[in-house]
Amino acid sequence: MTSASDLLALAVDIACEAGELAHRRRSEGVAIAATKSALADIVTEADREVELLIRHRLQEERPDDGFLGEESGAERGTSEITWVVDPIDGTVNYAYGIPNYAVSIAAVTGDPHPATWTAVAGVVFAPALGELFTAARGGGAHLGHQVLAVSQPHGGAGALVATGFGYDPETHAGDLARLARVMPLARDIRRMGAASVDLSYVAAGRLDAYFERGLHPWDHAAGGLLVEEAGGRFGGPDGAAPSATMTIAASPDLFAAIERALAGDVPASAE
Ligand code: LIP
Repeated sequence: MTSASDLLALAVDIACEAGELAHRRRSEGVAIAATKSALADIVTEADREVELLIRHRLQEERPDDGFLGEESGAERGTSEITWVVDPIDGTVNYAYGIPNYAVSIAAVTGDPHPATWTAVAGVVFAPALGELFTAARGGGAHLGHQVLAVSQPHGGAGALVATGFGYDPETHAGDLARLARVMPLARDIRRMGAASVDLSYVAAGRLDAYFERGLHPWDHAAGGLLVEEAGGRFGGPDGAAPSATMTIAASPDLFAAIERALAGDVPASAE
């Protein structure tokens, strides 16, 4: 099989080209193409154009690989690699002109489902911020040439925790109730609107933790590898895979504390 570092090199090359296209289209003005699961769940023409670029580049370079993309769906390959792609993660930020959005590309082996795949290479490229986060399994996580590591406890001040809310207003009460259960652990929260960037920030120690209900596989495939390669724990509660039910990322101890809080075990205090 192709090495993780070679897969990462291809993912970086494609993500940079895709990110530059997304950034250029943003500067030209963004058109909403459609809504999906809810009125707030939008897709722009740029989302579709950027995913097509990524899909075509991958088809040219690795025609036997599988593909799973947010906008154009899934196609099984004959190799052991599937590419999991969110062309513009943080689409609402992108539409509003908020720079916190990213191209997220991951290469996974195994059956292409978060419960069964192994991510081997991942890139999160935030073109408006000029930041390229990368990870190859066993090779560590990097921001450019900087080696990344998840944060360690801050001695009682509490954790800086990011989360998100679904597009469906019916889900907001439950999301807020879960946030209320985690707040005793937190010094503050951040809601920045792009899961792949939130996960990259956990890997970089810019956030102590991130959790969110309702994520799709393409939201977390690359960012989850970054967290693991930076020494963090990534997944769902009780040893489950990350899923729409819940996705958590943090240092191992803080992950366990958040897991307990989400389960309703009232946290003793902020760590
Ligand atoms: C987004 C995620 C974000 C979540 C949003 C949405 P999209 O992905 O990155 O964390 O809160 O609801 O799912 O739709 O911009 O690719």
